[in-house]
Amino acid sequence: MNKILVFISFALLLGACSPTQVAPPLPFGPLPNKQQMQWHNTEFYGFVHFTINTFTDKEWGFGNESPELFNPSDFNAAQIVKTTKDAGMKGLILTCKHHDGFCLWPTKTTEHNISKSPFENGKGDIVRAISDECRKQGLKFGVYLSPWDRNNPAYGTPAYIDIFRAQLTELLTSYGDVFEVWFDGANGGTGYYGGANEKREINRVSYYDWDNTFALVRKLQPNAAIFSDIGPDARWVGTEAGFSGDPCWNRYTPEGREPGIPPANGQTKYWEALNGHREGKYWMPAEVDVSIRPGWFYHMSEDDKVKTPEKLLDIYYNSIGHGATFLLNLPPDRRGQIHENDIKSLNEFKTILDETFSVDLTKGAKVTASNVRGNSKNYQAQNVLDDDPDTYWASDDEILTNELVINFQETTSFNLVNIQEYIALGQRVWGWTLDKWENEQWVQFTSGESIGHRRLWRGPMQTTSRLRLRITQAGACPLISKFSVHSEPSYLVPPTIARDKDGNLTIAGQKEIRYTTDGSDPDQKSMTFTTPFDFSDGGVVKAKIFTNGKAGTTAIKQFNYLKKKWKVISGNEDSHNNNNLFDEDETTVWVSTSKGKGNLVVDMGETLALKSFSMFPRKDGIKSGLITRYQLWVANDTTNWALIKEGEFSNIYNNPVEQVIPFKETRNARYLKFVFDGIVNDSEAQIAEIGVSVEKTNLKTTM
Ligand code: FUL
Repeated sequence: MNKILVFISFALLLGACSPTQVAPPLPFGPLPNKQQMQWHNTEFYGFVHFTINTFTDKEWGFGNESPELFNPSDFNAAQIVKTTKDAGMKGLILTCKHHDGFCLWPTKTTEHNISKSPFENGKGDIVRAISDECRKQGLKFGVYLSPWDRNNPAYGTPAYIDIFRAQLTELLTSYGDVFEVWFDGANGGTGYYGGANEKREINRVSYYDWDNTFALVRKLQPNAAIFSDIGPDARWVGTEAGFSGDPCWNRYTPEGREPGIPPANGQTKYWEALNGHREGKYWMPAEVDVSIRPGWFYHMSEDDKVKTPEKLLDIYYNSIGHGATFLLNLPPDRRGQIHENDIKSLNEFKTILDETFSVDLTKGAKVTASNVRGNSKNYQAQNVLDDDPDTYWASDDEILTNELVINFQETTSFNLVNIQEYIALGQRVWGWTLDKWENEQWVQFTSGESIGHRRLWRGPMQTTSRLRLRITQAGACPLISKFSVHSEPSYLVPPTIARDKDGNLTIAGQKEIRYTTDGSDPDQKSMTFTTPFDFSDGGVVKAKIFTNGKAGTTAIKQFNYLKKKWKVISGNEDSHNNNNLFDEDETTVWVSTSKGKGNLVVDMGETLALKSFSMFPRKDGIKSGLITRYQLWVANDTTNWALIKEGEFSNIYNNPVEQVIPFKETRNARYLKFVFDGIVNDSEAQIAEIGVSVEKTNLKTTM
């Protein structure tokens, strides 16, 4: 009997050491949970910003807007969801309640909701319509619920937290499965608050008691990933401009912005989220949120400012391509549908993406590796070519640097490489290179640090018979689950449209360039660009390349009225500084003479028929001095001023894009007074450029 036992034990021991029984690699560092794994795999999904703001032309409502204003004329949930799906997105997050507090579903928690609107005679429910349609079309559904509520009288007191959680409970129990819950970091400030019309600051660390809110989400939607500045599942990348850092680590340790104050939603060193931390405490990967237009809500004035297909591709490669996810906002218009300009750009973007990824050039290639874990088939190099996300190439535990060679069947040209780590066991790779075989030797053509869920290299075309991935640094033996090689089709790069200080407009690009100035899309019959022409009055220019029977995508640029004659007559005596306002260069900045409230008076040198005023904030990441509240006055002399508008530049802190103040009706004036009474950090006000758009007919009456 004993002999038999000894024999069995010996046989078992042998089996454990045999090449097919190699122990799997051990996890390394913090690991993604199941909510994060499903979120990583969702990769590309849509944001839908829709509420009363769509009808008031605002980015943030104050909270005093009448629910009667919410009345889409031809709401079409199927069209919104289909547009999202057709663009290749796998989910959609809806702003169920934005900062103004209006609820898009008939909530029991407040009267400020859709049942008090004329939409479908008060019987409508946008959350129901969108979530049902998502299920029907096979998209995941996600919820944005603004913690800040500028309408609710209880905001700032503990009672509001109960209301907020009741709203969350309604959303997470009545509309099916939710894949992500989005908590905005913009919190507290001025608002209507049931008529109080005051400023309510909250303690970002303690007020919301986030831990218990997160626990509620876990209880009601156990698969949902939770997003905020402090995760816990996904982190804000720190900018709304549409990119993540390189490297972009999945690990991150949020830190409080103010010394001694712990991190909280809206209170982190958000700029560190761009890269994350290689050895951060938590698995808290980045989500890149960006709008297809400058603003998050629909504004007709932005119909010609939709991001081009090329810009969308850049964002794709700078988000998903860095291992982050890409949350692209598509704001419905006043009909309640995605505008055709947005659809056009999305279609062209998707066509290029499909063409790029439809062919994997590694097909038929042989793969070899410098080391395979225990020489086991389970961890062989060939695993990187299959489409099974659970198989991967691994090395022995002590091997932290290694290489993988793709031997193509024939000489191959490519400009895109896709590398994926098996992240279920942690983010392990800390450095890598790509080398090609050229003139009988290896030549490195790129390198990087992080890989993570997906790393996309996109660059100049490479031609070779062998391609090598070298892992040059790792925290633990590297695990690579996918390696594929692609070729992005060459497409006609849209031309560049520019105007010089004298008003001469130039369009540069491949021949032949056709353009319009009446807002229509250029076709083969439109004017051909040959020599610069005067475009001092401003307006929109659209240009497109036509070559060998092929048409490129449209370049669109809007110009304000030329500022050649403009002068600052009060606000700052430094003429060099003043020139920064008018030099058509958004990188030079005007700074006011004193801190806090102030104004800028400008003589435009002639009377103009004004349609709108624009203020361009500085975009280099410096927030101090950004103007958040303003008044705009105009005059024909310097004493009789007429107020055009006062208000706030709502989301300027996070999204410092051109702020347009449209005039209700065209106004003849020669002088502008721009008063600023809300400035970030109460410091000196800072402006990159100002400008006006003018009525073309009856443009000016010389004084
Ligand atoms: C920001 C908000 O203030 C914007 O309005 C928008 O919702 C964006 C996604 O987040 O912080």
